[in-house]
Amino acid sequence: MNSRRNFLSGAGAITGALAAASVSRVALAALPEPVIQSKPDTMAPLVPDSGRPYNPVVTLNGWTLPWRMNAGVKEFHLVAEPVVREMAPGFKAHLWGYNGQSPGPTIEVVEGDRVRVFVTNRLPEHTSVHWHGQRLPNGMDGVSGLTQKAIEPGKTFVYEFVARHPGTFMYHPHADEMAQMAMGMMGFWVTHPRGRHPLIDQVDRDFVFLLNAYDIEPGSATPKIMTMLDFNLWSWNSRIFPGIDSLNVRQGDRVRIRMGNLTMTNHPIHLHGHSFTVTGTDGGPVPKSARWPEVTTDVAVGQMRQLEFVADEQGDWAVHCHKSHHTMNAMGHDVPTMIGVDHRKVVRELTDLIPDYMVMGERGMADMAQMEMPLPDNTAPMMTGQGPFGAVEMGGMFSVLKVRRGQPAGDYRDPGWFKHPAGSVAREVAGALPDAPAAAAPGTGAMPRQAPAATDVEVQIRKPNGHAGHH
Ligand SMILES: [Cu+2]
Repeated sequence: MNSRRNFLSGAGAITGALAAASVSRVALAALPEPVIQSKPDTMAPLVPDSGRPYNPVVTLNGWTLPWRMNAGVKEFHLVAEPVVREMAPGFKAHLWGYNGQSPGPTIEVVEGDRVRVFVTNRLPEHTSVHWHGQRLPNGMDGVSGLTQKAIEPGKTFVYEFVARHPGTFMYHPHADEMAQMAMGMMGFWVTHPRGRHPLIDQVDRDFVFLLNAYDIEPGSATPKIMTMLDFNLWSWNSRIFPGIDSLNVRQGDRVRIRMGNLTMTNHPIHLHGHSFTVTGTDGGPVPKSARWPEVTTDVAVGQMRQLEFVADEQGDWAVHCHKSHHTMNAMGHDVPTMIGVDHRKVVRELTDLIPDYMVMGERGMADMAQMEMPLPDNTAPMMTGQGPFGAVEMGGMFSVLKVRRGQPAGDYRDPGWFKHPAGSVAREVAGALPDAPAAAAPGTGAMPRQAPAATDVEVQIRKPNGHAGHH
């Protein structure tokens, strides 16, 4: 959790409210020095050392952008630029982001803060920043062409507005959006309430991340930006399992998890071992009378959700997208279904031709997670992760909520694997088993068929092209 933070050192006052317009050379010399992050680790929460107090969030595999107070205004400096993002150990992607990482840093402010964000464009094309969910003057909304001129390469613009409403927000370009978001340009924004708020509870842990997706061919590093649906990397904050850090909390903690979806499809996010309520969206806090318990909540495209629960059960609890294809990494989609196919004869013939031919998927796909398959350089395995009991066989949008009695308050370090109390783990049954009747009897229905089938026919279905397109 060591961060290499170059704290703000820029000096000099910037006077007057600059509209979303190009900053002059003179003003540029007075900009806050941009803070760059070189690591993809989850950084410790940034406790505010100026401005109004608040309880900071923790960005999963990310960080919060430091600011400078300038005559009562909170000043931030975002730099849009190409970055190299480690999406998982051994796999780096060439993305676009902000201040050294994709997503960019989380911005945290307090309700009522006057905020000034400088945006420098070091991309090869123009950009802009839209402040998703904020209530602000129209000219600060960041839609290039509509509310401002695009920020050309090499230029710096400034946005300035009052963070009027507390809540869970994000930022992203509103210029060449398809390409720029497919390349990873996005970041989280949290506006904390000013003092007590009737609909916003105080929590002990507050995690944030964005749901994003990439299409990067195995062995390459740059996303294919024309992909509309067939992404092969489903990520949280541009990290894929097992590269996503665990969410480490103390038993009894009130926990908030905030997320926003900038992919091209919805993600039903599922938490094991607990139930939660959705306490807010990017539209604001949800009235208490409109909250109900859930264990899965769908985050649709362009939506943000904040979940809250009391972490009252110790253990290592999975938290993941419930679309099973979103807990897989690249290579998952052009493999035919082979379950039930007997390869033995064909393998004998094939190995005469190709000595190291390998059979995949004859008994399901779990074999793949155990197999040491040769992979091209710079590729994440499709299903992987080694847990205390063996292979976890996951990828993509998957992590673990670790609830521990002994986790100190404010400590986000990984406590290691859960030590289960004796006799509390599912185990193999020993000894003789009773005979179970085989399921040979035909099923029933609402009414009889018109004419009964003469003989039972077993249908073997093999999809012709895998299942590309089902998303
Ligand atoms: Cu999903």
